[in-house]
Amino acid sequence: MCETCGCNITPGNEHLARQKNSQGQDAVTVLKNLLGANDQVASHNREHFDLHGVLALNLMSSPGSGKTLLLEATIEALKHKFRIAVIEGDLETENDAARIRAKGVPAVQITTGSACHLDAHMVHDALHHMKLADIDILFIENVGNLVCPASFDLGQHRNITLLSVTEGDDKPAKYPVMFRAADLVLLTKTDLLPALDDFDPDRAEHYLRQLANPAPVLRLSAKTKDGLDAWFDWLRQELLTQRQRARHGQSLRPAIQSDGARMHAEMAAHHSSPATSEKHPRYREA
Ligand SMILES: Nc1nc2c(ncn2[C@@H]2O[C@H](COP(=O)(O)OP(=O)(O)OP(=O)(O)O)[C@@H](O)[C@H]2O)c(=O)[nH]1
Ligand SMILES: [Zn+2]
Ligand SMILES: [Zn+2]
Ligand SMILES: [Zn+2]
Repeated sequence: MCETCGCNITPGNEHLARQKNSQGQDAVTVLKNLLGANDQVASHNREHFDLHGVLALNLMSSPGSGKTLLLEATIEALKHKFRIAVIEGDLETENDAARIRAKGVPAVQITTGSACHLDAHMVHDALHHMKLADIDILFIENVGNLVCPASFDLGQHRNITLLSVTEGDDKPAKYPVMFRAADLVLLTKTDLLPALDDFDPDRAEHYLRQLANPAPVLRLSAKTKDGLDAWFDWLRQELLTQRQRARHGQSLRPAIQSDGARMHAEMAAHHSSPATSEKHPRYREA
C-alpha cells in the first residue's frame, strides 16, 4: 500500500514536502524530514496529554475488524466511571464519529481523503476541538489498514492492534511491522470462532511471539460482550499508571515506531527510483 500510495505526504504535512522539494532534496531526505516533523508534533501532542493526565490509545487494524463496535461497547460499560473521548480517522464519512456521539461521548472525525493513516498533525488539529481537561481516556481510531498506521507516532501512549478471527491467524507473520508495534493485541469477533474451522487463536499468538513481541493477547467479542472484562481491566490499569507517570513528570512512547518509520521511508524511496524498482516487481508471474 505505502509503496504506491505516497501516503507519507498527507494534508497535514504537504506544505513541508513542497518546501523541501523546491530546495532540491531527494526523496529519502524529504521523507526522513517529514517523519522527523511528524515525531516532533507527536511529542508535542503527548505533552498535551501528559499535562492533563489523559491516557491516549491508538487503535489499529484492518478495515472492519471491529474497532468502532468495540469502542461503542466500551463506552456503554465505562462511560460513568471514566470520561472518554474519541478521535475517529476514516478516508471518508463521519459515520464512525456519529456512532460514538450516539453513545453520549465527544467524538471528532478526521477524514483523511486519500491518506491511509492518521498523522500527528491531523491529531493535533483534532485536539483543538476537544477539552483535554475533561478527558480521562482518549481513543484514537486509526484508518483501517494493517500497514501504514504503524509507522506514524501520533502522540499516543499505547498501540492496540485488533485482529478479527475472520482475517486469518497468520496476519502477525504477514504484517510484522504492525504487530511489532502492538502493546496489546485484541483478537476480535470470537463469537464467530465456532463457524470458522481455520482460525486458531493459539497459532495467531504463536506468530506474534515469533516477532519477539511479548504484548498481552486478549480474546473478545464486542457483539456478545464475551471477554470484555479483561480489556476493561487493562484500560483501568493503564490509566492508573499513566496518572502516576504524569504526576512524576514522566511520559511513555508506544512500542516501536522507528523500525516501521524507517521501512516506510525506505520503501517509498525505492519506489521512486527506476534502478531499484525492478527488484520489487509490482506484478509477478504465477
Ligand atoms: N460477529 C461479530 N461481528 C462484529 C463484532 N465486532 C464488529 N462486528 C461487525 O463487523 C463489522 C465492522 O465493525 P466495525 O466496528 O464497524 O469495524 P471497524 O474496524 O470500526 O471498521 P472501519 O472503521 O471501517 O475500519 C460490523 O458489521 C460489525 O457489526 C463482533 O464481536 N462479532
Ligand atoms: Zn500507505
Ligand atoms: Zn470504525
Ligand atoms: Zn498544541
